[in-house]
Amino acid sequence: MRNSALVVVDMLYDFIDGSLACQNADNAVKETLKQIDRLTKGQGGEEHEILDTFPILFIRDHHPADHCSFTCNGGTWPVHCVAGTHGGDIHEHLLPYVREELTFDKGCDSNLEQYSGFEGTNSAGQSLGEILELLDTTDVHVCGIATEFCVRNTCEDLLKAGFRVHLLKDCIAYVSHEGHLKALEEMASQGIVIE
Ligand code: VGL
Ligand code: ZN
Repeated sequence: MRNSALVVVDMLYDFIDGSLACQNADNAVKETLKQIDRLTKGQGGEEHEILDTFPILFIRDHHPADHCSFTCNGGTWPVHCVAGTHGGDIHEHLLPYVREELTFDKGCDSNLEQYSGFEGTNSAGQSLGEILELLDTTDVHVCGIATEFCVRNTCEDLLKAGFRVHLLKDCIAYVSHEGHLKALEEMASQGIVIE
């Protein structure tokens, strides 16, 4: 018996239309909503209790204002996804699927860059891996932003932890198209299924 879950990485306003707006972001959100529709409907097309049959987990880049990754603090990125600001919020069209216990924040420590959703924790302090184990997950579908950074690091950590990883290639956005294609190639060679 295989159990699937969807992990949505950093579909946050700063990565969609804010300070770090990524290519294909609007489209990725639209396609993600279509996938959620598809994956949560049964063979006969009937609606299931979505969250019981197909858990959807959300990752949030969630930085303090003095985070080390910001250029003003010596890092390489513009200020983005500061906790409590609009830029750090999940896109409103995804909000109906968001549950607090299935939302994992990363990059919360000023001195630590964390690209991988695997390093995130929910409000109860539980990690993504811990929750996926509790849900008996075998197959993790991944979408989100950005391919070259947080999506890639999350996929690689999931693979290392023993999950089958399916990357939904129409549901991701990227910093550069070239970097996106290169990352997809490298992920595929590691055994991540690009679909
Ligand atoms: C990310 C740059 C900085 C990402 C997060 O979500 O890919 N990129 N912080
Ligand atoms: Zn960040």
